[in-house]
Amino acid sequence: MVNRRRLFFLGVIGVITIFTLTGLFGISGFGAKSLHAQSAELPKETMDMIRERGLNPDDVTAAVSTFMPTGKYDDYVMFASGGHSGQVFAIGIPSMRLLRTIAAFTPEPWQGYGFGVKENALVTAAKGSIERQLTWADTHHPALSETNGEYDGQFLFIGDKANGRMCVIDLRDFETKQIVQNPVVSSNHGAAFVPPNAEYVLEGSQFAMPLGGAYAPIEDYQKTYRGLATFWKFNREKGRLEIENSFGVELPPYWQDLADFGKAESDGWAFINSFNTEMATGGIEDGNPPFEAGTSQRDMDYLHIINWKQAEKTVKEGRTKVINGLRVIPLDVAVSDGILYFAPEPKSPHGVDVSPSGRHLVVAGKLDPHVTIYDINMIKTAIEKKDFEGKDPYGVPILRFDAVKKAQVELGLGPLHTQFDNKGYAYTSLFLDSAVARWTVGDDKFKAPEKPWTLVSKTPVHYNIGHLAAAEGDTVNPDGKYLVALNKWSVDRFLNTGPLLAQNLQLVDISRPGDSLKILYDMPIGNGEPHYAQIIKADKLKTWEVYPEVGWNAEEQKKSDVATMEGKVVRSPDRVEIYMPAIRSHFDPERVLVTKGQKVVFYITNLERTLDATHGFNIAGYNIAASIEPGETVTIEFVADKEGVFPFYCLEFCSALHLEMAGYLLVQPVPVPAPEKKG
Ligand code: RUQ
Ligand code: CUA
Repeated sequence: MVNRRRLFFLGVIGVITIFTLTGLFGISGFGAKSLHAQSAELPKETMDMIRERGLNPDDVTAAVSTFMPTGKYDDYVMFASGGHSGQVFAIGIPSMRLLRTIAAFTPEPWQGYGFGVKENALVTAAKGSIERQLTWADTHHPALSETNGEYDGQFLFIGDKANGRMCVIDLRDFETKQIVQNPVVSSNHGAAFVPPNAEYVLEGSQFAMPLGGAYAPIEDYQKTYRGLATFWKFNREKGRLEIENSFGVELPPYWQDLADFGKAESDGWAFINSFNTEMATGGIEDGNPPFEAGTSQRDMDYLHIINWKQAEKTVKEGRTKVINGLRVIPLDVAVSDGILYFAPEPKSPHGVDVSPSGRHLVVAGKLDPHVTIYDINMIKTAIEKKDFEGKDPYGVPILRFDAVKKAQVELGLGPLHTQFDNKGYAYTSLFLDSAVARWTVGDDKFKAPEKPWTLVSKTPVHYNIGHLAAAEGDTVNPDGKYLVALNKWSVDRFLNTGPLLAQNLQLVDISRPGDSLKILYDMPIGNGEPHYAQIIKADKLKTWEVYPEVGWNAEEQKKSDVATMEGKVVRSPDRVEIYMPAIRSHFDPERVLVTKGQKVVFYITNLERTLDATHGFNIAGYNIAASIEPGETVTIEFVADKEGVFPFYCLEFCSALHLEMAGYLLVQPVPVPAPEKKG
């Protein structure tokens, strides 16, 4: 009986597989012919393999839908934050292969980022609370640049929660071009988010503090501590955030949490959640309630609703105070100019996510089994009619909950974040349930078959899901094919690697309606904790294969003025400049003689125009490592403070004679002056 069932089962697998395979290969002549020519059976050895490995039909479907034959490319790229690795991961979907780590806030040796080379972005000396050079970060929320509400594939922004910084990555070369330090606050969480044309990048602080970074006793919390929403002006032409054109909006000392920009119907508005409207200040050691209890006393916190178009006008008209070089709209001005409103939101809210039409905002309360949906039109009407239920202690008007609440949907335990598709569904992560809830959005743009505002299904994920990311999920036109669950714990999913375990990114197929979500892939990521991710169609990325011209300055994205086709050394008494081309398989010059104490500057140009012909460079004992991509010119500057003989060599196995791509830096002692003759 068992055997017969097993046989039947394997038969089913065979048919399923053949279906999927013919589907996959149906268009390619060769594959189609060879497969169609066969009977509806897989080769015996394939069937044996499936049997031996104990795979069930779902496994086989999952394998077939994620496998990438050699030389075939993924359909999507997911940019995932790297958590406290401080970096960004680029991951192919559906294969879930890590394509590249992008060095953002942390030095990264393979890319030669921060080891004597490309350090400019890392050196972010800002006035304010943090004035030292930092070499790590806690990256949470990446944001792709947008044009008309669609990802445009040009730039990626990501916030450093731990230190209140923002990073700009150019997607032509996947390299960090700028890091800015917020000069007024030293943390963020509501970062990074962009409006439909990425005119700004939003950085919402988390921990209230005295603005500007001065000390103030925590007993004066309510009087002197504040939150801040910083709108960093993005200059797309230059690919830079410009502090002189940016501004902040002062906020009450609640802990502001995640944010989102309005789009389409809600364009012109920004939204930030908050918790700790109790203004708890901790102090468990003094008998105060711990933060975890102190911050969750009240039933309602406040959704911050910011009219950023009005804020722009207020800034233009000069009703700001300047703190460490940033123009800040004071709280009372934000209220009197109609920039800031609150809406009550239940029970320790976390994510706020705007639907593709822009009409609906979904707020998930960590301690509430519901998500609450607000309608931007109801918000606008309530503001117009001054339909307030009161003011907070700082005078901010609070909209009447029932006047702005469109619906509540009960989903399960620990709802956090929400994403959308093109079928009228929303997906909410349920941290405590370890599940993804699919539910219907009562939106006109996309309509699900089920009735609006209902839970459709709950799919278990492994385990403790934080964020989730849908393909093109934050745009006005989500794709609705894939969703990735970013799970905090992997527990028993992978081989043990000691007490520190990888996170588990699970790929979920969301392509069919109804109760049909399927887990396709478990990807362990053993390199930092991805929080949020965004997934872009791969063909939107117009990434360079080699730098546009030989002698390219990648930091400035223009031809370098120290590029060189020929090796030469220029000497002055205290400075030696080496103009050094690199091409398979040599540097020129190969012997560089300097004197101890001299400033040494290498300008190395990779002359290659061949895809993937990268050369590396390092100098023993000097902590210098560079990666020089085809066409690139890099500058390496240091003081030869140690005498001796220091080999340098190429770090990439670039050719058969890669080992010979080397040379010597010879640092001779300072010549001892001849003894004076005594007379
Ligand atoms: S949030 S803890 Cu994105 Cu859920 Cu940072
Ligand atoms: Cu160039 Cu190895």
